[in-house]
Amino acid sequence: MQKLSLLVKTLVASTAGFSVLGSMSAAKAMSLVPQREGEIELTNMSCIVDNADCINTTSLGYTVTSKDPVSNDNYGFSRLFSDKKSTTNTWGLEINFNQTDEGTNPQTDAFWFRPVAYDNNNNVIENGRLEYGVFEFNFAQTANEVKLSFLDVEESPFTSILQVNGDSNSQPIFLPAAGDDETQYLVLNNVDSFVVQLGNPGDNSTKFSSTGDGVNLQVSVPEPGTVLSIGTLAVAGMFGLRRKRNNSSKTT
Ligand SMILES: [Ca+2]
Ligand SMILES: [Ca+2]
Ligand SMILES: [Ca+2]
Repeated sequence: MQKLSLLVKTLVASTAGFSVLGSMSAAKAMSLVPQREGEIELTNMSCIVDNADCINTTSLGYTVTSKDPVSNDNYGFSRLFSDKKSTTNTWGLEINFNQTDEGTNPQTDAFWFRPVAYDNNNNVIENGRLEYGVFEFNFAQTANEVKLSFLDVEESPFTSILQVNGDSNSQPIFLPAAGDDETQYLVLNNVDSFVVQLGNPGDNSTKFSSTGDGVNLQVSVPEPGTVLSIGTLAVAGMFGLRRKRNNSSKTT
């Protein structure tokens, strides 16, 4: 619980500026979003796209499971894509990503996780352009530090971390509302898994009753090389301290 209150503080800092990046700033971040467009292969659903466009994330050290959004009876299991803004995409028979989305547009040409909402009859909403869904990310090894970037949270309290490391007692961490297409950051430590809700559908929205509040996500970790060098420095520092102590004990 102590850890969670720390996380909330981090989150509040994120709205004020970049201070949230404090612990990550020394380390170069490595994106865990596949660096190509396609559908993320989920553990509990098969891809609707061709095999060549179905992206298995196991080699990136994590898997993704779609979760039934229990807080909204009108929606079923969402799918997840890796998408960049500058290209139009047609996935399956129903999903059309435009160069300019009705509401959620990353400013950079980077790859983002992009959820696609489905109703209970397995039909996509808004031709696949309602970025809403609940997903569980599971890491093969505990991640010391995971940085989440949320794009375009304009309504609160909906987009959130619902659970960390399977702790059913944890309280959701809600992201505050920010401006159109703004990015907010959240850092989680010692992560085996987390459940994230992205976006809020229109029938639950007071602000965007027709389109809902669509949200995209990036997940990154410090580059392994960076962690190693910091670790090496820390060890060197410890040895330096010991040597000094040894020296001082010899001279006295
Ligand atoms: Ca695209
Ligand atoms: Ca928007
Ligand atoms: Ca949208």
